[in-house]
Amino acid sequence: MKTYGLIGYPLSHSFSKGYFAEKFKKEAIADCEYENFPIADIATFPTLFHQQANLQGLNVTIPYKEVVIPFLDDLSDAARAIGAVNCIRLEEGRKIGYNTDVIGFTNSLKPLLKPHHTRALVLGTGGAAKAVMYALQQLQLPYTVVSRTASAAAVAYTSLDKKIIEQNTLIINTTPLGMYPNVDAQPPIPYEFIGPQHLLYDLVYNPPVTRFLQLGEEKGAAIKNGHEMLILQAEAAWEIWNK
Ligand code: SKM
Repeated sequence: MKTYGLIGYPLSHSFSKGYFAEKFKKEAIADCEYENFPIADIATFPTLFHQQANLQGLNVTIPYKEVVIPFLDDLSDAARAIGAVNCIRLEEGRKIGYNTDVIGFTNSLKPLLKPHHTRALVLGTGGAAKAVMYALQQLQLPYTVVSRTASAAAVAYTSLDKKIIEQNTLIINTTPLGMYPNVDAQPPIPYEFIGPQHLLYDLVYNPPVTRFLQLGEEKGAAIKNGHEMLILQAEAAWEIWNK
């Protein structure tokens, strides 16, 4: 039996295990399993490889996409440029980090882009945000990062005003705000300035319509959740594990 799985904490919201179980069944892949490994402290990551002798590959989710890097032996060029890993391939005991979030995000966003989507706000600064920023750079879409506190790299939520919201017609939530089980939360942006010209993209897929998307939809914005991105990044990971 070949073991694959997901590390992160907590993992109660994740669809990955169910997705791969369904895939293995549909494609009659009998020698593979996909497990959740909810590790509460990344320092325990190396012990996973002693406990799971048949481990072939891992996905990495919140909050470990950046802090897992020092535990890896090598990185793909994209993972190195992004500074975050959501896929690990084991090659003769060596752990190689990849980023398939960038593939999932780019390929799910591209068909939705309209000529008026010329500037983006990226909400959040974590590992998922880094993949989104890299994707936007490749799409040559200028963006501004929004964080709880202002820094050289980000503006604060409190400085978002009518002008900034109207200029940035693409708004991407990379934070876990609104993710199961904390479904009543939403990023603190001034929703009153959102309109039909906006596209709100939430990397969260559980629930399918977060408060962020719901508030945008009420203002006439187009909305997109993270479900297609999840599937595209999972399929890209599967290709990496089996190359
Ligand atoms: O990057 C992905 C990760 O591979 C799996 C996942 C999930 O199961 O919710 C979400 C994203 O972080």
